[in-house]
Amino acid sequence: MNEILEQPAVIAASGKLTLPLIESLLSGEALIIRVANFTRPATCRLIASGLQRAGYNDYLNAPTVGRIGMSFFETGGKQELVDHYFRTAIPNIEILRKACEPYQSPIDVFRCVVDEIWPKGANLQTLSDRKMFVGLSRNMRPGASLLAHHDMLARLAPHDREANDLHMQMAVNVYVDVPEKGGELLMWRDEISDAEFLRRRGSNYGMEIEPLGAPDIVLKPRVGDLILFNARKLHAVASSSGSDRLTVSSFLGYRGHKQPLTFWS
Ligand SMILES: O=C(O)CCC(=O)C(=O)O
Ligand SMILES: [Fe+2]
Repeated sequence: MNEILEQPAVIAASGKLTLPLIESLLSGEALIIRVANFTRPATCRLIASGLQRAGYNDYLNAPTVGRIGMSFFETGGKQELVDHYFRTAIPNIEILRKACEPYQSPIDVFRCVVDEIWPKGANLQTLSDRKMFVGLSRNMRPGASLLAHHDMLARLAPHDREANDLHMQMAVNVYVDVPEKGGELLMWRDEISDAEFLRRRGSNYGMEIEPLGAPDIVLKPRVGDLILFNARKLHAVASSSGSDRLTVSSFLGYRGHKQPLTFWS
């Protein structure tokens, strides 16, 4: 049973991702979908220690954010980094899978579930026949915030058809460890053009949170949550204190109901 929370446009469900939930995001009825207990919290704790043991390195272009794997965003579209990204894509999927052992990687499970519920199925995104990486794990350490941004594949691969025919890019995160204080997902309802975003962020990877005013949605994730949202909306992560905030993530691409959904990081 779905239950509408006090905050409009957040739809919460328990345990199970369903087709109607994805549809509510695609129609704009929901801005955020939260599936509680997608991964059991006890399992998350063990996966969290596996991820910490595997070890986090900082983003190339967001030095306060730790990650395992490489996001396509880090390439900034530069050929050398794009080549590195594709060379390491499948090995990085394997590193994440191994870090979760003996448990299943929550993003592997997510990929299966989406393939099972979406009529046209779902698969790993390719660009010019090269398979993309998926399953990036982020570590927001105490005191670090993720600046406000929107995510847009086309900016990074302007000449690739598969990056330019998306109707919607959704962001997907499973929350493996969540600090007691802070670490909320913040979202603003209004969209800005990518040109305006690039102008306002300047040389930074995102925009400062404070000057944007109060977010329209403030959502504190719980361990085990699967949260999906429209990544075209400006979003950010509030800083936290105490412990690390660990997620495993994917983007989910939609190109109409007659096309498969696609995954990448
Ligand atoms: O960690 C989060 O809650 C959201 C991170 C983010 O910006 C994304 O998944 O696109
Ligand atoms: Fe994002």
